[in-house]
Amino acid sequence: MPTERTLVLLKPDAVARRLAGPILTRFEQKGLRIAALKLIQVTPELAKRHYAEHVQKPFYPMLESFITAGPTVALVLEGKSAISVVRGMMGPTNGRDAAPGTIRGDYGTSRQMNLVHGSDGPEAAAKEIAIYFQPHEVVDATEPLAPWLS
Ligand code: RTP
Ligand code: MG
Repeated sequence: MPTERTLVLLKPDAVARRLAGPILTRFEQKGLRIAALKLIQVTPELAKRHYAEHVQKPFYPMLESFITAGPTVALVLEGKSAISVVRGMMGPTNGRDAAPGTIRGDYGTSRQMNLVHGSDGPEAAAKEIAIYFQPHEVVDATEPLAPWLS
């Protein structure tokens, strides 16, 4: 079981609905470690880099309008099989198809306003982490701070 890093976005609908905290809590409770975290405004240019594979598709203009509509939380999560673990916790793209217990299944019924993004493979994770974070912004694991825990 390899330790992996994955790029996660809490999309504008999650931030606007005050669900960033609850969703982040779910990832932390699962045991994933936050390796990087920031609040950003996605620009049209950034959206086109992130969704390069979708830019030519008919739904892209709506996707860009949505992802640039308000602040987004970008983070890197780290853990064993983190890429597939996060994808499983998200559920399928459309909230209507997502089972209860998944993030999309618990919080939405939309295909577009689906709250969360997670990289879909190791290649995408490496590419997406580099889009959102400079190397020094991704923090390596440190030992627990014993004095604060005792
Ligand atoms: P994401 O990339 O945002 O994490 O979502 P995903 O992997 O579950 O879905 P993906 O196929 O990569 O699609 C990216 C986003 O495009 C929108 N979409 N609309 N109208 C359509 O047919 C359609 N298909 C995809 C969704 O908002 C999806 O999150
Ligand atoms: Mg995707």
